[in-house]
Amino acid sequence: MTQFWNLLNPFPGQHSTFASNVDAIFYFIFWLSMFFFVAIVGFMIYFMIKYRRVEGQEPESSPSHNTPIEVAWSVIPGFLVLGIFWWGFTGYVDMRSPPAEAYEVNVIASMWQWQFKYPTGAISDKLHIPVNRPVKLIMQSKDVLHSLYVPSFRAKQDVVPGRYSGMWFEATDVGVYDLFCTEYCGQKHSDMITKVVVHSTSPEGTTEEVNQTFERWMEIASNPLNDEQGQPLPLDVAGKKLVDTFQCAQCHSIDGTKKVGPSFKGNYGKEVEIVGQGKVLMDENYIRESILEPTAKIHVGYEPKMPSFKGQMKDEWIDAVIAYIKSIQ
Ligand code: HEC
Ligand SMILES: [Cu+2]
Repeated sequence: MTQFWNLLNPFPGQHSTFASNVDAIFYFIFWLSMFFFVAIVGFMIYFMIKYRRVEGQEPESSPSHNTPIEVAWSVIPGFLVLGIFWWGFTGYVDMRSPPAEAYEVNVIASMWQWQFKYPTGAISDKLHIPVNRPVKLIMQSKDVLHSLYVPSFRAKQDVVPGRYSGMWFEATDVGVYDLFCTEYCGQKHSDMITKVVVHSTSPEGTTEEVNQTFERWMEIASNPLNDEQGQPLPLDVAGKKLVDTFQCAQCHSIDGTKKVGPSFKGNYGKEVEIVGQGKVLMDENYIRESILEPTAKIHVGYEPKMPSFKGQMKDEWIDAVIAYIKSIQ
């Protein structure tokens, strides 16, 4: 029996302020359509049988039209459709109007990952937000069309290259929920999945699953040199974390294979060929310069496709990345 009811309610739990209204209008339209479907098909079958041709009995002539019935079947559906429109339209306007006090997070979509940037400068690959507070996402795409979708919030919005798109929602429950890309964006589209972590804002509200308050998480995330409990990490481990957060692996492998950029493995401490500058030793200074001013020295065989991380990578973070690159030689 529960399986039957699950079929009738296949949606994930409702965990945002939008969810109940979205589901209500969905089910209203669904059951309204069901009602008319059953009624129309039912009458059709009934009339087919009632007015079937019987041997030896000539068909009676029937009226060509009936004004009261025709008015009823125009006006009643007319009002129903207007009602549905009004319900959907007000819901849509609400979803398109973020409250002024919303907490803002920048979202960068790229093939095939999500990156979230917070007002404190923290960066993460999962979306971390406070519970019971409106959150506004300011989204941009580095390449193609993506779309951000959190089923438990009933919230979804396209991320269009070349412009900002926005959305907002307010999570109502502490927990971890799925976040999908829901616009086909290439070969690994189906890997473009991450999580939304909804944090409590007070220590009493934390759960086993989400055991940090939002403030605490932010404090730790703003310092990638620390681990999840706020303890300092070994420098190379912190470097690995930074390389993950800044998504260097999109262009750099760690196993010696060539991608868009040279591998992090196998070049450190060796001389590399630089376009127009001959051989240069790849040491700490070379790595630092490559991160801050990637076009200063172009590795032969590669295109100058690396963005500068100046202003994003703090000095002590660069130290950690250097330690990491050395550790994998
Ligand atoms: C969009 C692709 C891309 C991303 C993302 C990227 N790089 Fe690069 N990187 C390149 C390319 C291409 C080169 C080679 C051309 C050049 O020297 O600028 C390069 C060169 C380098 C070099 C010099 C290596 C050598 O052997 O010459 C270092 C060090 C480096 N990148 C570090 C990083 C770090 C650290 C990050 C992340 C914070 C990063 N890169 C992110 C594309 C990228
Ligand atoms: Cu995508």
